[in-house]
Amino acid sequence: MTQALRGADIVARSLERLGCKHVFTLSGNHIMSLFDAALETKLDLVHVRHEATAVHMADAWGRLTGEAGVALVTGGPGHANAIGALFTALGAESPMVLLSGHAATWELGRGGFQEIRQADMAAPVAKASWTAKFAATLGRDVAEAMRIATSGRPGPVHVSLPSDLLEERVESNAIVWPDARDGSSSLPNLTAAVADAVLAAIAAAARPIIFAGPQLSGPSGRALLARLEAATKTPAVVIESPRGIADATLGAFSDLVRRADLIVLLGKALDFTTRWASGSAFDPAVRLISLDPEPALVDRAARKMGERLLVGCTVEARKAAETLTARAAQAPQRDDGWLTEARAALDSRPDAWRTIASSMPGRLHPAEVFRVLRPYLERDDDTVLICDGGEFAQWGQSMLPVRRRLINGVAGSIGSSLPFALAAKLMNPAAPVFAVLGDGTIGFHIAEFETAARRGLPFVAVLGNDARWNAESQIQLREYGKDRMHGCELLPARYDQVAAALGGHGELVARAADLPGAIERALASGKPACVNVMTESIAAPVIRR
Ligand SMILES: Cc1ncc(C[n+]2csc(CCOP(=O)(O)OP(=O)(O)O)c2C)c(N)n1
Ligand SMILES: [Mg+2]
Repeated sequence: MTQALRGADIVARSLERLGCKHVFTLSGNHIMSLFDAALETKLDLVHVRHEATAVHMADAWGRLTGEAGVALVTGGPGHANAIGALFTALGAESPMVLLSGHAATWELGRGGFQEIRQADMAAPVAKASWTAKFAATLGRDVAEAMRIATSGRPGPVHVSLPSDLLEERVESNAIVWPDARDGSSSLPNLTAAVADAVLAAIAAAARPIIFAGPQLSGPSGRALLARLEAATKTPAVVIESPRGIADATLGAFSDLVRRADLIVLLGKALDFTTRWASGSAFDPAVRLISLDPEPALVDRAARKMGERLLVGCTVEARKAAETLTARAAQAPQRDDGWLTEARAALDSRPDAWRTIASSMPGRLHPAEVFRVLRPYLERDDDTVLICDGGEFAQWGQSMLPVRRRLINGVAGSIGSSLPFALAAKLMNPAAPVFAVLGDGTIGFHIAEFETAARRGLPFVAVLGNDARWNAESQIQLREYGKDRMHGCELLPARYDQVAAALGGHGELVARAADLPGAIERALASGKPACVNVMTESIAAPVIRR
């Protein structure tokens, strides 16, 4: 006699075998068997207030750890609510898996409860998307999803789990269990010859720059890039913002880019963020190297650049960076003049930012906020910074240190910061977590203060409250004129009181002198805190030298 397990048990135990610890979820009829099955495992179900939160948390987990984060939502509307957040993970090249409950297979085409073509819905915002077919192989579905999510260009993967498969009992000798190795990638590495050709091109260039993709924006990716930069004496920069080369994080980067004679795309798509390496932002003679996990993106670079593409190679970015770093010692050496100059440009900020202040009584200039916040971020190397939203967050991105940082990324989607903060705190409870966001942005997931309070996940949200969706307001001002600004105003609402009502801590700040005390009290509260700072509506910074 063998013992039978439910499909739900197979999924839960497979997740455990594959190293998953937390499942970010929101309950629903189609997945209650999975909640039940989780009781027989060590899986921690972190349940939240909106399905998009579950996805954002899995996304943050993926970016910070490099392991696939796992979100679990119910079918139909739960799945539909999760979809928007997948777009953020896709843009950020974040490894994560969305498991969605799904109408039973026997209901399909017969008007089943919450029946909708879920795999089709998720397909455009996922690396892969399918509906599981058999109960016995559900574990293999999960392992395959994790493998795809973490290999090549990382990204979100979706699998729908029909409720009848989750409830079906399978004899244990018929179950196909995944192996931990099922999760690993198999893309080839750079050959020594190609690596040396890349290094020779870098050595021969006068002003080379390495553009890395968002997949290298996590803590280990940044550390790897720092080693690659030191070994090749070539500035290595992550292009992870929808503002691309004009990201305020990167100081006067645009001025450097215009002078570059070689750009090495390291897992970075030749896309709008790189302005396709053409136009007035680039030297018309600039040459390119494309090292990318996707053959289609290497081809795109080849078609666009023609003869000016020196090397194009399908390879995993992380492995390529390691190989280049290791072989650089034997390669011809550059002097470090260009790197020194480049770093100075990347670090440059206008002197005026040291003293600039708002002239409006009861309002702070964003620079006043971040001058005060900066030392708090520098106190602990493990601190996680999250920047989300429009103009206020852009000031934060340009004035705060970039070590462990999550931004909403290439997708340009606002609203993920509170879920990101929860995931970051869960990952390392000892690390301080700060989220910088706008008053429009906080509305998307403000209910997660309740989740954070319930789960004991303290963080400090520093909210720039200018009572408007300023990023869009600024477009109206610029493009259509002062008299045509409408549809973007908000109330100067007491988001601090909302946080307190949901079990967190709230602070209201209207004078710069009160900000340090408010941050101290927020940290000391040991609760998820909202420091609601009344700010002036200022356009995002543009840094030029
Ligand atoms: C999901 C999503 N919806 C809308 C937008 C467009 N958008 C970008 S920034 C922004 C304004 C953000 O307002 P707020 O959070 O108050 O920041 P502020 O610009 O005022 O500092 C909007 C609406 C977007 N990027 N993503
Ligand atoms: Mg605002």
